[in-house]
Amino acid sequence: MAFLCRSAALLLRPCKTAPVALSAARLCSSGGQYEYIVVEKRGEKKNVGFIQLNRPKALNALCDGLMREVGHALDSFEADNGVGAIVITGSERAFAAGADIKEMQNRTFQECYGGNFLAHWNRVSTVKKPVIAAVNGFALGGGCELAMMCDIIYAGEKAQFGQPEILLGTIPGAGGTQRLTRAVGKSLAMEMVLTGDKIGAQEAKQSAFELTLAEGNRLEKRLFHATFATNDRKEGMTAFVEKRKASFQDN
Ligand code: DAK
Repeated sequence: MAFLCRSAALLLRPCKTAPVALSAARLCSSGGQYEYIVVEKRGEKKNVGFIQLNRPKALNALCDGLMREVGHALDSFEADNGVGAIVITGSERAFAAGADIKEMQNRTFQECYGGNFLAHWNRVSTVKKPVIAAVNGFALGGGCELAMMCDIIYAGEKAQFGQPEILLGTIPGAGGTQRLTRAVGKSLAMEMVLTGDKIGAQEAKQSAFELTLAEGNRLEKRLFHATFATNDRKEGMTAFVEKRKASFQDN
């Protein structure tokens, strides 16, 4: 399976500097324009594929268009023999604040389950070249999961990792319940997933362990889809969009 081709280690290394500031090179290899990301080749030998999430007003919320662009950029870097490694980063304020809640708010269970909603997110974890996440600011929900799909995470001092889906009436759906356990240990992972609390780079730096991911990820994705059959998931996302506290009814 594809994930077996990847390095097993997930490293969380606190670093003092903000990960990166980028010049704007927005052309994709096919000649088209990227709307949500900045892509370029960096380094003396131009052998580092560089992807910056660039949707600042929404704290780099990972809308469908953005994730499709990331997939396209990864495809082109993977096919480019001159590229040896890939970096994915965001801004000092946000790596990414999660999947786009406004896009998910009105989704139904039938749409999610039937259409295998968001399945294409998996692309990041199937890249055969090493992928490094340079994280500062919010790495929440799908943002935290995107970082954990990478082989190495370099975390700045302002990094905040969290899986706050419970506050939206749903659960992590892109590997959060599986990879977080391996990255920070079961106890802290359970606390984060059950409370939605965030942790900083220092706290995230723990020794990792490796178990089979595939089944856990498949089950998690289907349970995430299943939360779209509940009223609380709809209420949680609607409350976020309407900027009010959610009123959960446990149904
Ligand atoms: N989606 C959409 N918009 C978002 C957003 C998000 N996740 N996060 C922030 N924004 C928007 C806000 O709505 C606001 O927009 P305007 O009101 O200005 O139009 C703008 O970004 C600035 O946000 P705030 O005003 O809220 O800024 P604050 O500094 O006050 O708060 C915050 C920052 C990051 C603490 C807060 O924005 C926040 O709590 N954001 C939501 C974080 C969150 O709950 N993330 C998890 C989302 S669920 C799957 C793949 C992926 C997923 C699931 C399944 N499969 C493969 C099946 C992922 C799910 C998720 O990520």
